[in-house]
Amino acid sequence: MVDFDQQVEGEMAMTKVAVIMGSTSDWPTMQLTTTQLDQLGITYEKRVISAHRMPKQLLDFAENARNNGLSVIIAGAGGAAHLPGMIAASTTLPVIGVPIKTRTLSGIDSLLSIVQMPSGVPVGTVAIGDAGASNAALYAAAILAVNDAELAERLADYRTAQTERALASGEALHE
Ligand code: RP5
Repeated sequence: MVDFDQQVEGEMAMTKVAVIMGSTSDWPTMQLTTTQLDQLGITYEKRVISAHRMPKQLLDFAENARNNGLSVIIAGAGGAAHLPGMIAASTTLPVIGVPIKTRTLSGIDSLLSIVQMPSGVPVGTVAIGDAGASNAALYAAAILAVNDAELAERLADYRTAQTERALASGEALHE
């Protein structure tokens, strides 16, 4: 059983990223976000907050996010995915939206709900599903790395390792 209100490592003041999802059913996807954050040594808190089922909790979280020491919020939701947009409407922190792949419309519904924000309230939107979940963590890392030289170095190392893996797999094809 996953403890969704558990903070991972460190004190509250050290936790810069919140990973929010609309339902526990989003966890198999959003787990890729937390795995990537773990790999980069970024502390985070993770919580289920449904925009539709828990609107009061949503506002409470978003309105207090900056004062609680957060710098970036990653929010994953599926279907009529209002969670990232409603969080973005209630804080000026950067919000990254992850469209969850749905059974009915393959996540196109989630993508359009998240990406088509009206002018004035941006949500940085990543790809549907697994790639987006992982990229959300990398994007959050890039934002934090603007003021964190050590994290910038870890991010550069990640890219170098990725390039080396791609080169090696290409070479293997020629053998
Ligand atoms: C959204 O509704 C959640 O983000 C989830 O992707 C979707 C379905 O939620 P469940 O009915 O599985 O709880 O709010």
